[in-house]
Amino acid sequence: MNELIVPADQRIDLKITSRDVWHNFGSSDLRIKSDAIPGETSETWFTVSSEEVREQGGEATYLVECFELCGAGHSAMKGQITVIPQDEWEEWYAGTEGDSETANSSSVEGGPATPSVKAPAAGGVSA
Ligand SMILES: [Cu+2]
Repeated sequence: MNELIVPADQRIDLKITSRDVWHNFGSSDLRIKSDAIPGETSETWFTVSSEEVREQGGEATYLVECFELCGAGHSAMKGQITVIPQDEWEEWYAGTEGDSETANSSSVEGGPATPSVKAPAAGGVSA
């Protein structure tokens, strides 16, 4: 897992799946929690308001982690969701063009023991 950067005031849809074993992806701060199961896709979403982002100093960060004991790498399965103001995000996103991996999907993917989180969002943030 790594960092997922998304805009404030937007509904962020996450599609969650796993490439190996069962995991449970979630963030207590954002009150989201979703099974990550190989061969299946579960969906969850969240929205962070720009007020919240302002309160956290212009950049709101939330810890994401695995809630299902999945194996030896379990305790290391942590990542972060960073929420920034819409205009800053657009600027950041424009800067990622050409980098196909970042531009096409905000995917949070890691080693073999990490669930992959695909946010169709990087391109397709649905309002
Ligand atoms: Cu785990």
